[in-house]
Amino acid sequence: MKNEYYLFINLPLPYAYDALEPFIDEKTMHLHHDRHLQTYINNLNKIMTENPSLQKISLNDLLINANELPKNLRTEIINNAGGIYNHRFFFDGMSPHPSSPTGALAECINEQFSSFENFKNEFKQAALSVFGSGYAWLVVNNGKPCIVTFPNQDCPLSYGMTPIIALDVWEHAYYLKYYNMRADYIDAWFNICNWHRASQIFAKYCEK
Ligand code: MN3
Repeated sequence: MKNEYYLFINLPLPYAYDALEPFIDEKTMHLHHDRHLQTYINNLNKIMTENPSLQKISLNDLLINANELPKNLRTEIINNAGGIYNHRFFFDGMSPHPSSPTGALAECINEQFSSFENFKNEFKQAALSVFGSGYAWLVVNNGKPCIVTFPNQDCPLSYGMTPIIALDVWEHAYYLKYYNMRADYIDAWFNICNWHRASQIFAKYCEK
């Protein structure tokens, strides 16, 4: 990942703002990337400017070792570092080019969830079950792929998990186009989920 250290910047999307149409609209992508993500970046930069001893810690390490952060700053850092990591992971995890899991990831999904279709059903149910704001994730936990959800900007890295796929189900991710119909947004998102990248991340994890 680029820009792992302070000073954090808002990296451009790996595709055009309108590239995910009709599944995710251009206006939502502008607001989501340019305003929501930017706010987390501004907030974390401010905290780190005021606390220079934190500046040598990478974004990932802030989240992996969240328990070691100063108590008075911990929640604020988890929220904002998580907001940056999770959004980058979510945006990078989409693509206008259709794809499916390949290689080891495809095998493990079939083994763990019986079939890719069944995985998608379970993932959708998990994403629907997030009460309020949060994300559904496909992660590797203890060597196995599994579906988890976390509220707000909590990050799987803080729980020793390796993220493979992220789905942002905060209302700002879909409300302009889908209103309160989260299920429709989830169905649409499956069309643009970047399984090519997910398969690469999983393959890299398996090499370790
Ligand atoms: Mn979001």
